[in-house]
Amino acid sequence: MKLYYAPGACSLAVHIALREVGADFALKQVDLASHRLAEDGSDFYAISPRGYVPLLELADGSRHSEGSALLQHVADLDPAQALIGEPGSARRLQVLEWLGFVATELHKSFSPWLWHKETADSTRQAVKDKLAQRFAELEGLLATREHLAGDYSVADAYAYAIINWCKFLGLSLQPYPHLAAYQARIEARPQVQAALRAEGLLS
Ligand SMILES: N[C@@H](CCC(=O)N[C@@H](CS)C(=O)NCC(=O)O)C(=O)O
Repeated sequence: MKLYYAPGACSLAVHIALREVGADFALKQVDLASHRLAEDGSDFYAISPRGYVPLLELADGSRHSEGSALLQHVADLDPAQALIGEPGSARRLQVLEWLGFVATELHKSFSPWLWHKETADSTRQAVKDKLAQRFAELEGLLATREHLAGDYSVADAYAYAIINWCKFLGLSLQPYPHLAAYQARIEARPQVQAALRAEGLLS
């Protein structure tokens, strides 16, 4: 398999999941400013017309996008890791709910709005207010549990990768001590450390 990624982008979640299940994969870095591959400058749009990461190329050469779908697929590669529940189980429904929450309530609030210089201040403030609401909910929840859906799951990898953007955007997690502790807990996982190191985010 090949994972097309950008350091610290949402693709980090899929990268973490691939390591957690012990998958055999290669990393292909994409420069998202130019939409070119870091290794040879070739056009990423020629590989993926949508131009975004994560993009996962399977052994049969087929290419797939959408982080939440890729996380489900990767988790299913090794059911023994229990990164997602059995189809039809309560655990799976909970993990899928959280994947949907992270994708639509967190990921797509941060991105593109808080990453683009052109975003109007009023929009930026509205997005920050919405994220504060979501973070407050997570703060309450994480006061009583270690992970989003019982044991560690791919939803935690996804939440970690997205909430980690606070560091780069100057958003403080100080008002949310349980959420900050959760981020530190996920970050301390060996495969998360390995993924961060491989992406050049940790020395
Ligand atoms: N719908 C996609 C969105 C992925 C996405 O937003 N990727 C960002 C990085 S976090 C990206 O590659 N942006 C560059 C671009 O859209 O040109 C998903 O859920 O995986």
